[in-house]
Amino acid sequence: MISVHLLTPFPDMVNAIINESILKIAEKKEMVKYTVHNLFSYADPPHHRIDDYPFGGGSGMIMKPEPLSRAIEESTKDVNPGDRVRVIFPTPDGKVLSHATSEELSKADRLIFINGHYKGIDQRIRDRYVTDEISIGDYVLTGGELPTMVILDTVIRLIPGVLNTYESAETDSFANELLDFAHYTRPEEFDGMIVPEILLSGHHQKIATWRLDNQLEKTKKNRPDLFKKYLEPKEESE
Ligand code: 6GU
Repeated sequence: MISVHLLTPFPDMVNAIINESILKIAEKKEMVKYTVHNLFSYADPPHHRIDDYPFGGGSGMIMKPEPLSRAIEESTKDVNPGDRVRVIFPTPDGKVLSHATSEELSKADRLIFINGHYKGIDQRIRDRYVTDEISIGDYVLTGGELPTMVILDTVIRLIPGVLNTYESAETDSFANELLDFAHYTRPEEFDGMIVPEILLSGHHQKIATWRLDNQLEKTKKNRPDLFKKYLEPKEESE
């Protein structure tokens, strides 16, 4: 069972998402255990401040190191020898999330997510503890909770047994380097629009060819970068 610790000043945001849908089902199936840590409860009384002004000046506040360090120590106190522990800091200046990273993280025994706010966190926490600095794309969000949930969602669904058939993760877009093909269900005609005839034919080989063509066409149009990579001869990549 993978143990997930979420360090945040806004536990309600995190709980709202882990208590629904697949993330919740994974916990019920005992494939994951979530522990949410409220960062304010690790801050010093009487004011319980978790942020402070930046040394060197400038705008915005920085998250203080002590509450983060205490919460991380608490999150790792019962780690077993040999456990694979990753301390993840979602941040727009991190490495952009990929399917490969999600797969790697899904093999860990413990994931600790630091949800940053304000201008960022004290660099010493990154230097001392953080193993993975991950961005979810080239745009800026107001806090770390949504990126954490995005990363966590991609990881949990890859744990074998979480989805009904592991197959349904194996055929994802990106798992096979091309975008997904188009899907149709009943009715055969919807508001004058019909389902491609081949899909109704029962001819498995022709259906497979149609789907691959659909993937190639869509990938070429939406993601020329992926399409180019797909056409290139295979080389050993990281
Ligand atoms: Cl991980 N955090 C924030 N605040 N903004 C982001 C991001 C992360 N990734 C992209 N934008």
